[in-house]
Amino acid sequence: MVDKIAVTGMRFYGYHGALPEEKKIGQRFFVDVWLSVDLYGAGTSDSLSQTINYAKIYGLVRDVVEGPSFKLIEAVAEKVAKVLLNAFPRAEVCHVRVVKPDPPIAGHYDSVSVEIERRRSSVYIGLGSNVGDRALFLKRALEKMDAAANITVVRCSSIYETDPYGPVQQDDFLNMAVLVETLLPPMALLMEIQQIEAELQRKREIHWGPRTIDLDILLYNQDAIDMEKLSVPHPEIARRAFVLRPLFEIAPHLVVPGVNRSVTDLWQNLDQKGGVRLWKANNGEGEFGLFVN
Ligand code: PH2
Ligand code: MG
Ligand code: MG
Repeated sequence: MVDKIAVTGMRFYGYHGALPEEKKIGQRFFVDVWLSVDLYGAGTSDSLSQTINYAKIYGLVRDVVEGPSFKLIEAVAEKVAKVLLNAFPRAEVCHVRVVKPDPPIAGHYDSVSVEIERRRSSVYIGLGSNVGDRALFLKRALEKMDAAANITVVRCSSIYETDPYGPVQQDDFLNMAVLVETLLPPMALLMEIQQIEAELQRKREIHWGPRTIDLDILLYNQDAIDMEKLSVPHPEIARRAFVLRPLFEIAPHLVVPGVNRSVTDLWQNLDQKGGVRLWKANNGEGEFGLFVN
C-alpha cells in the first residue's frame, strides 16, 4: 500500500522528558504522522466515510502529546502509533516522528527526534494441550490472548484431537489454529504468549513433552524471522498434520514463505495425514465459535 494520509508539522506544548525541569517547565514538541491507507475508494467516491478524517488524527495526537508526561520521546511516539492504529482500522501502517526543537542540551544543533513505524500484523498461532482439561486450557489461552492489549483473535479453527507427534510417549493432544491481529512486533508477541503459557501452568520440563498449553507463532505476516528464540514460519509447519489440518481450515490459500507453497498444497501432499480427528467443530456460535456447552 503506497497511499498515505499525513499530518505534519503539528506543534504542541508538553511535559515529556527525563529531566525534572522538563516535567516542570515543559517545552515544545513537533509531531509528524503518516498513515498508510487505501485511498482509492475515497478518491473515486469523494466520500469522507471511505477515508480517515485528518481532523481526528490531529485531535488524537494532541491528546497524547498534551497528555500525561513520558520520560522518553520514544514512548510518546509509541503511544501515538498505538492510539492511531487502534482508532483507524483502515490504517495498515503508522509512521510517527516526534521532535524536540529545544531540548535541554547545551550546544548547537537543529533538534532531536525519533521516528518509528508500526503496523497491524496478521499472525497465525498454533495451540496445543495434552494435560488436564485440555479444552479449558485452549479456551483460557484464547481468552487471555484476546484480552491482551494489542492482540485481537480474528478467526478460530475447529478443535482437533491428534496423536502425539515426535519421540515422546504421551497422551493425545487437542490442537487448533487461530488468526490474530496484533500491533506487537514479533519478539513482543512471543513474550506475551509465553506469559500466557506461564499463567496457564505451563512447565518447561521435557522438550516436546506433555503440556497444559503450547502457543506457537506459525506465521507472522509473510515475514521470515530467524532469531535465537524465534523462527518464523515455524520450521516444522510443513511436516505436521496437527498444524496443517487446522490451518487448512482457516487459511487454505495462505502461502508459507520460504517453502512458497500454499497451506492447501502442503496439507494435500503431506505423507502422514493420519492421527488427526475432528474433536469439536467451529460452528460460529458462542465464544470464538467454540466452547458452547
Ligand atoms: N506438540 C509438540 C510435540 N508433539 N503432537 C501433537 N499431536 N500436537 C502437538 O501440539 C504437539 C505434538 C511440541 O510442541
Ligand atoms: Mg509446539
Ligand atoms: Mg512452543
